[in-house]
Amino acid sequence: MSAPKRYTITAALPYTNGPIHIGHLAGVYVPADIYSRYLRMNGNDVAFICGSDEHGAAIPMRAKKEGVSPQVIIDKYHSIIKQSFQDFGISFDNYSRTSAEIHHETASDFFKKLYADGKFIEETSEQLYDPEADQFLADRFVTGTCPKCGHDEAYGDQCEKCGSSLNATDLIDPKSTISGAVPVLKETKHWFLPLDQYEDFLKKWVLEGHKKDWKTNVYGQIKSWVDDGLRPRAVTRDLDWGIPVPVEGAEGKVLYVWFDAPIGYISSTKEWAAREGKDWEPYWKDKDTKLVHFIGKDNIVFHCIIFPSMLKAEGSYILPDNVPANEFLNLEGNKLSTSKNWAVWLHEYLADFPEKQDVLRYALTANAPETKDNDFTWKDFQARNNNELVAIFGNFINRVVVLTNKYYGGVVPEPSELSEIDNQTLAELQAYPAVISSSIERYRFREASQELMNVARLGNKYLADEEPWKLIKSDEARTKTIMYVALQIASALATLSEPFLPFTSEKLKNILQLSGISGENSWDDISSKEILLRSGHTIGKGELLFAKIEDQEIQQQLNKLEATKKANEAENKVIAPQKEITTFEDFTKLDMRVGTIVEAEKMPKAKKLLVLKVDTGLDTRTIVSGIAEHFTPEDIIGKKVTVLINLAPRKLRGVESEGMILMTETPEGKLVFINPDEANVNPGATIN
Ligand code: B3M
Ligand code: ZN
Repeated sequence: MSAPKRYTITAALPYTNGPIHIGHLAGVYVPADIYSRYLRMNGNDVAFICGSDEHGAAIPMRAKKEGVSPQVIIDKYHSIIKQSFQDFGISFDNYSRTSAEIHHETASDFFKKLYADGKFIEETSEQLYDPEADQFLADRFVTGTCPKCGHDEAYGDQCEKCGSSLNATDLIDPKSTISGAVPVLKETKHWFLPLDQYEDFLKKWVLEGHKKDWKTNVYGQIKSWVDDGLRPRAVTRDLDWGIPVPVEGAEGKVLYVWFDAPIGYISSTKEWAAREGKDWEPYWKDKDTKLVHFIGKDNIVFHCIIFPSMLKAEGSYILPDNVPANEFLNLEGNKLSTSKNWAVWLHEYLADFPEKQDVLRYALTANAPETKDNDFTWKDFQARNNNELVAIFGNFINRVVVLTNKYYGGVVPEPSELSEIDNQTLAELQAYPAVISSSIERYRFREASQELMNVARLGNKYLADEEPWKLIKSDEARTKTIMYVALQIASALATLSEPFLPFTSEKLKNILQLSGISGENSWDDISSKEILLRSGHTIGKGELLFAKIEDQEIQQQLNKLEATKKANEAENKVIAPQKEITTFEDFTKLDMRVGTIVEAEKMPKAKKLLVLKVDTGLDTRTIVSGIAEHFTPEDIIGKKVTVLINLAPRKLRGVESEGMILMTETPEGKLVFINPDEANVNPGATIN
């Protein structure tokens, strides 16, 4: 494509069945935002489009779980998601939602057009039906074994393990998630997009046309799909949540969520254009528009096969120029999961680390899962902040700003003749915009972020080599030149950091008082030997750009995850089955009493054991109890407990234990006493 006239950049529409987490950010929203900001600040016409995906079976499923209506669910998560994106600085030009009227209309019209043009196959087929719940089962309501990889928790539309897109009837050993029943097949009429008829088109367009410029992970998935042979795909569903199928004889049916959701990009663009007084059509129909979809790898088939086939069938739309899908991000070694709460949630991050948006943006970009799955760890997050943002970027800016204020009252000094080092340093600086652009334009954001950090490294090295703080005593003129050169690097950083660290860039432009200087703030100016900060310009006072993150803040986050893990384990713990029947006679053989713990101390060299003295009403006896990890002696002295007193004595670490204290466990795995606490009972009272 020759230089595009405009860009339409889409980021996957998040499902409103949960908040946004770092996996979404690293995979989709941060790279899309970097790309959009980069293009916008360099003078391009950009529509950066997103919105909430509010249809599909996952929504009523979540609603059922929470005992509310689907509308309550989508309203709740739409507003959490929208707000957290905004607070995080994701610079969407429009954030819409698929429940919006304009979307229902756009998606209906799209369907009607394909229908009228005879692009669908109408077919009565057998679909999975839950005979107990008396309803057809949407794909998401069926689980079973993936026919491709054997994963035993695949959904009816997709296997999340191997990424394969499936038809519910492909699953081995299918089960209804509503009732647990084995689904039966029942006849129902649906409309299908005959993907097999688009094979040639897809081969030519993607497999031949984009072999070189699309990411290999994306290309590979498409190729294996097409090589497998495409089959007609139903674009309607038997479900009561979604956009009604707008033709006769389709009562009780809605558009398949993956039919309507990508059209959401178009409706969101329309909404934006109407608000801005623009025409939406060129953004989707002019061949000089570059359309780019940012998505995660589980969405590849929908964006590279199904949606393009829909656009092709419609006939008047352009196709994506690229779909730079990312791999997955894991968290501390485990797969991110909304249902298991294994995530760093964006809105919680923003509450725990206010003003640290850029730190997360940077950590996620520097470690982005661009070519393979990657792991997010809090230790790495801390290291990225302390060792790079603080120690390199922040440190360089701080030195430049502090010294300029100290030596020259904040006024950019007049340089004398530049030395070879100065010229070399400036030449290196001037080369960076092209280097970073090239990485960004090839969707290598990770690499781009490292090149940005290299600009700060260049500045630090220059200062360390030239040592203006020493020279100021002996050579004022040379010091001025050094500071002048360093200030040029600082101002280049203010500009080059904008796509990656927008909050920092803003602060830095403020410190350097760059905002009033028009035309001196573009990437071109940095590379074209233009002087960015002229002598005589006055900069502002310093302000801390980044602050060190302490171990204890990281530990708090790790503790939070640890608690999640425990809670999940507890949830998964099987309830012990009932033991064999016992007789009343056998039960009465157990002599259980109320007792009071009168003394307690740790058993030396045993992590788990406490040695207790318990007043049983009959005597005060020694009982060794394995509760030392849950209680300190002070916690329990004076507590009333339930004691089994006629248990045969046994020696534990040389101490004879004459009974057993009865305990149970909370879901988090904490031991608690079975205690007759509140009751006014005395030691010795029998329990039966
Ligand atoms: N709602 C997001 C997901 O699969 C899905 C994207 C739609 S993009 C049109 O998590
Ligand atoms: Zn699979």
